Amino acid sequence: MSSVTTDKQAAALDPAIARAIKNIADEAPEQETTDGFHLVIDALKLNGIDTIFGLPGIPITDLTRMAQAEGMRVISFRHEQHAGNAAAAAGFLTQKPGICLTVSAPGFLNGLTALANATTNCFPMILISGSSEREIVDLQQGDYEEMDQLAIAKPLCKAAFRVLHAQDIGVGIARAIRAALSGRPGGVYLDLPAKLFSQTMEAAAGKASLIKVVDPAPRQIPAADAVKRALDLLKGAKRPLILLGKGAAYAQADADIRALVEKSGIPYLPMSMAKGLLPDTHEQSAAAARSYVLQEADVVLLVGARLNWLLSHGKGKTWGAEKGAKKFIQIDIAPTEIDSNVAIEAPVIGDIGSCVSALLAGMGSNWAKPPAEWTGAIAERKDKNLSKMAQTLAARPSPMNFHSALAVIREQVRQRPDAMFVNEGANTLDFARSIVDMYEPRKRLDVGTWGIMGIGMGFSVAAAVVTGKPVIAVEGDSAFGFSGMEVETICRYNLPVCVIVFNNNGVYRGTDVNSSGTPDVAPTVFVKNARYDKLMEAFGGVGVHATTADELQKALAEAVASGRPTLINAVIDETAGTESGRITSLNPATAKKK
Ligand code: FYN
Ligand code: ADP
Repeated sequence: MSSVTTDKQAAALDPAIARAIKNIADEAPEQETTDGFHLVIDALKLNGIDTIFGLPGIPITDLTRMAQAEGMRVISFRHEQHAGNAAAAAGFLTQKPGICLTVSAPGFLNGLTALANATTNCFPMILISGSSEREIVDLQQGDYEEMDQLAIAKPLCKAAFRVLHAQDIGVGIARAIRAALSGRPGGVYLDLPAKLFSQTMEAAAGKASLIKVVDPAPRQIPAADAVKRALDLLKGAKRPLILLGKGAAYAQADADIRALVEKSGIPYLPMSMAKGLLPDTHEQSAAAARSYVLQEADVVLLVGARLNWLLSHGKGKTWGAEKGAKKFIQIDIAPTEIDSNVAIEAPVIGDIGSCVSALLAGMGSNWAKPPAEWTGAIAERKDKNLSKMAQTLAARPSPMNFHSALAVIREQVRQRPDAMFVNEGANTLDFARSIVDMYEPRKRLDVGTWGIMGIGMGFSVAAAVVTGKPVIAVEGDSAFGFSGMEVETICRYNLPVCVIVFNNNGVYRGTDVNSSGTPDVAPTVFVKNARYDKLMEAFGGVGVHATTADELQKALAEAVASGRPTLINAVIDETAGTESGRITSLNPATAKKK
């Protein structure tokens, strides 16, 4: 940006004075200046960040325009939570922090849920919010959208920073990138008060103030004795199991992880977002014998997976506690994760790529595969479950149930293993997780560690923008409602997203009745026979009302082939769902009834 203001002002003055000013200006070398807007953009670009997910408004509207003018991709949403979820998913897929840009107070708060969710999921993202003026906020004098955003964000993310001076923008963005990516990845908040954007400084000094972050996620090599301890434990195991989590997917150490599994011959279980690290059809996958392997394994190697609620905290019936304690090996970059729920005999601290390659190297060339009794027993259970599943999937009931609709989707994903797959809901999520096989790493995005609803359209937009691949989003009708308006965003950017809404008229099911005698419907039901497909049509996309598996199959194949924004309203038997899907035990009332 150059400062031409002296010429402009001169033109409005008396000609003689203007000439005099011009002569002075011509003699002085012209000063190139820059401002806060451009320093933010330049700092992001310098660090290889080329996309912003956000929602324009005061005070960041011009930032979105200028970023676009400077060659960045700016994807504008209808609600900040979905922009934030998109940024988080982009971070997970690319190992670069996804950027979400919001206005102050309400916009910031809307983005905050996504920031907290990203932190919980260990996805790197930066929420950048414009904010009101410090002087007014701190004295609580009632500014436009006044809020102490930094204080509110702090407990909900990995790190939070505020930049007050243009010359500190480079440092602020460098610190945010480093905090998001290094160690355990997570969400970072960056507070940029409105006044900062118009601050100017000399362009060369501005450029010199920016920082290109060197090695933002440094490798962390595990200690040799930790690797040996882990291998000794694994060697002595009679019924070993490898558990792959979404940390393993994030790490992009795909070839080594596959080599570890195959060289060791150890059966493995993928957590939902680790599906596809090895194809779900791999003979060592124990996914279809999940309960059995969790109960029976004697040594479990966790790779980027926490022993949280999704793994019953490593104890109790799920883990066959009555059969004696398990021994755990845990690979994680966060040392404080170790022993969080049960004792970990062999922690291996480091980045997954380095840890897995160290284990591989230590295994040598004559590693003994696990006893055939163990692998044979798993194969037997797996075969039983797989053939039971095959029978269920072959049925074509009318109306469709979860299985018959998912059978169609499973086949489409098999044909297009490169497609991205987004999934949320309760029954829709639980059935899809076991029915739809994944074949490639980082293709499945879902509700994650919190089991959060509302990620659907944000994740879908990110998946399409980042990968350019077709996206298949399988959504419960309730889950879709949280982010449904973003179908306009999908149409506006003409993204190759096919949303399939599993419409069973309600949360879990559509059959609940209000027994109180008041005129309202029950809290868990929606308008019956709603036409979600019309929503997509409203914005120029393709809407399809599918009442049979054949109609669903045809519409999905066309959507994937054409890449046109599509929403298929898949009519599912309204009696088909279970309360809370497969996590009924977490639902106080139903758990008590059981
Ligand atoms: C799995 N299974 C299969 C297959 N894959 N059978 C046949 N073929 C295939 N391909 C079997 C598997 O062995 C299990 O049977 C069963 O299917 C379920 O497998 P799943 O889905 O892997 O396991 P489970 O027990 O549901 O997993 C627990 C969980 C999971 C907590 C990790 O439920 C989960 O990720 N839940 C997230 C829920 C959530 O966030 N919901 C959003 C909020 S909804 P058995 O071995 O016989 O057990 C608000 O209401
Ligand atoms: P899942 O839900 O699939 O079980 P989690 O989110 O619980 O997975 O666990 C992911 C784990 O992976 C976290 O404990 C996180 O610290 C760890 N992690 C993330 N990235 C890396 C990495 N590059 N190297 C090592 N550990 C990682």
